[in-house]
Amino acid sequence: MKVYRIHEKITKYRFGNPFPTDGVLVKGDPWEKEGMDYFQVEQGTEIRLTYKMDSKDMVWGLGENQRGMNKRGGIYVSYCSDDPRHTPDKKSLYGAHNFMIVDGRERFGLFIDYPGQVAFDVGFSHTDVIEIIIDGTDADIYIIDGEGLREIVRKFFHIIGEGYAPPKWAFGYQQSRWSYPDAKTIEGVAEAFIDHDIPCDAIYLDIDYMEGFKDFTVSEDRFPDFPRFVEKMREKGFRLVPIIDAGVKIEKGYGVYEEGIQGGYFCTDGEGKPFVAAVWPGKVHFPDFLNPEARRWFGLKYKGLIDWGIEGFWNDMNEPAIFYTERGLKKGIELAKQSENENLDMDSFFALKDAFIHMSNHREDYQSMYHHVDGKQVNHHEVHNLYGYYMTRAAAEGFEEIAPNKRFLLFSRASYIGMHRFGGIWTGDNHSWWEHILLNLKMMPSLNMCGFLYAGADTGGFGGDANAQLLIRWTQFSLFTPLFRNHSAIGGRRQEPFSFDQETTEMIRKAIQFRYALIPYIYSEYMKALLHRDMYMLPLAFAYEDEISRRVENQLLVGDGLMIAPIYEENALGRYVWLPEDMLLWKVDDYRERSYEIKRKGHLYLEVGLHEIPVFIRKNKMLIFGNHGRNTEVLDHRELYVVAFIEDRAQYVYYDDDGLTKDYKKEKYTEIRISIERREEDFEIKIENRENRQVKRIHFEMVDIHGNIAKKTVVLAAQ
Ligand code: MIG
Repeated sequence: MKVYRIHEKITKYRFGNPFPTDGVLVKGDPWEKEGMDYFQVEQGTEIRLTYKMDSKDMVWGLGENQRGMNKRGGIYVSYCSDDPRHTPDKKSLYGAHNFMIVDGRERFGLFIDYPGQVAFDVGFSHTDVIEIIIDGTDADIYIIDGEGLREIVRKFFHIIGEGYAPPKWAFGYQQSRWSYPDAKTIEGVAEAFIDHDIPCDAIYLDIDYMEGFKDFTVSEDRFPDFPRFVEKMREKGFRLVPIIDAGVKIEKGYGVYEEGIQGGYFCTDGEGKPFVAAVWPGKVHFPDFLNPEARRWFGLKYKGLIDWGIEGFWNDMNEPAIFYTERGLKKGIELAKQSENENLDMDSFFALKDAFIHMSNHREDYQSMYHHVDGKQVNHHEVHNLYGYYMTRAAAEGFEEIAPNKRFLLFSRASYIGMHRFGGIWTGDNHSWWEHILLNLKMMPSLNMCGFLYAGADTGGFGGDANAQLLIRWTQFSLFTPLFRNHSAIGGRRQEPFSFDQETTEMIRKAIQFRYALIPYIYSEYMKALLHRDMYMLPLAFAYEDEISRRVENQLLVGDGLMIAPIYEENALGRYVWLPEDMLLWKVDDYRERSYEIKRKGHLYLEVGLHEIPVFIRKNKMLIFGNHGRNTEVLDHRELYVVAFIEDRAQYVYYDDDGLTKDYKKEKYTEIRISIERREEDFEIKIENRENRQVKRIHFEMVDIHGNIAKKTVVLAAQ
């Protein structure tokens, strides 16, 4: 083991000769140090770390996973998996996010930089032991010391690098379904949004837009004159976001396939021939995204669609998902043949059944696939968790070359720590289950801790059938998540906002309009979090240290000023809320009609009608918002509104930028610093205004701790 000092409070322990993942950007200096802090280490054919917990210790992080924000009590296995049923017993989903914080007697962060399988047993086998098993002998382990939870996360963000900024339109509402298969259907969806007066920025193209599921093709039958269609949709105010799958169809004459073969850009099997698997297009090869040349080649393939006017993509099936391979199929068929006319004992029967049930995403297949990096052959299984990350990196690096200063929407299904620099994630194939609203809520801060700020779930649920109420409640939560997209599976019930009765449409319209009104706040908080290496959605424990707040699993902090307490139970017309301090409650129905109530510190039973969205403004904080529009481009921010809840003083920095370019990196952005101070009879407002060309006037509504309200309008100095 070699030890490196990365930073005053960050230590790297290097075992063997790890595969470079580019998860962490800082190398650090060799350091003389005996042994590893906190953990007991055992090394054999694997690396085993153990930590003894106190009875009250909590564990945060691990990104995209089941169970609570506090991970204690479960086993989590990092091995990117295409699993369309997210039941509570599942140990692996699509991401591999090996960062956690132990919080109790001692407080520290841990990141295991190992691209193969890592298992975290967090007090499952032994209630007071964390046992981590790294499935190999070469890994970098980072330990981050710090006082506060948020401070530890920030330190971690400093070593994994600045996150990805999507264009501002990606903060609008987005509508998807598997599939809107042709131009006519998409136009119909767009018209319905316009007719129902529901704001929307993007409509998604799922796999059926392609010709035979071939990446970077568009079906001419279903989309005659695609570029013109993209343009026409833009004129109506909608962007189209096509899916790209990892597997490249094997088909003579298909350019991407031919180039991939010629360039040697595909992963191989043990004999050096391109590895073959079957996914949607039938037989495919997988691009070797770990090989820089292959990565560049694939990344530049996005140019075709970009030249046709596309500005956003979602990368799917990049665990990579495998439906079957010849190996698995053969095994199954042989077993079936052997079983024919046999009087099967139960072991043989189940072996036969399992051969088919477990044919997809099989370890043996991953173990027989290879990458080629720096002249070396690398077994896929050992670097499995990098595949989706590197596919998304390929796209992002391609965009950088194609249009260096433009921001694209990009998110991925599979991911690894570090991918947040290139794109966001969506949480894959959830279901129209109430439990999955709560899972979505719990996952958001865990994803944030791992760098993934641009994230969201399929609102309304992907699999299964949503009812009206579920969609309403889910939308009322999702409107706070940066990626706000309704998506559903083929064969399931339609769940666009207007797919139910009129009252439902009305409630969802109001929720989406509220989202658009909140964009000044959401965008400002998102971008500040990126630039300051901070989180956007947080557990209460990250701001309040009391024992109750530390255990709250069904409320969240959103940005600097808000706490939310969504409804996630069917037929509920209220819920219990924990208030760690006095807060100002705004039950939002139509956001243009405002009324506030002060809620005192303590437990509260809150009534929440189906049409209501409870928003709590924290003490000495403010919420800034504007008016909605039919999409982000027409938002008019000349007039903004601030609601503030002030005991003595509050400060807020409103951030804005062009939302389209990377100029914000050159400090080209608006910053309006607002401070409000409670004076004897009055509130005093101060505004510092930098590079602001849009906001002309801010209307303030200020409530003090006794419920006194004052309203004022401030005209901003011309810039
Ligand atoms: O095997 O493209 O998670 O969002 O709609 C399913 C079809 C493949 C899985 C994605 C889902 C998408 C679907 N895809």
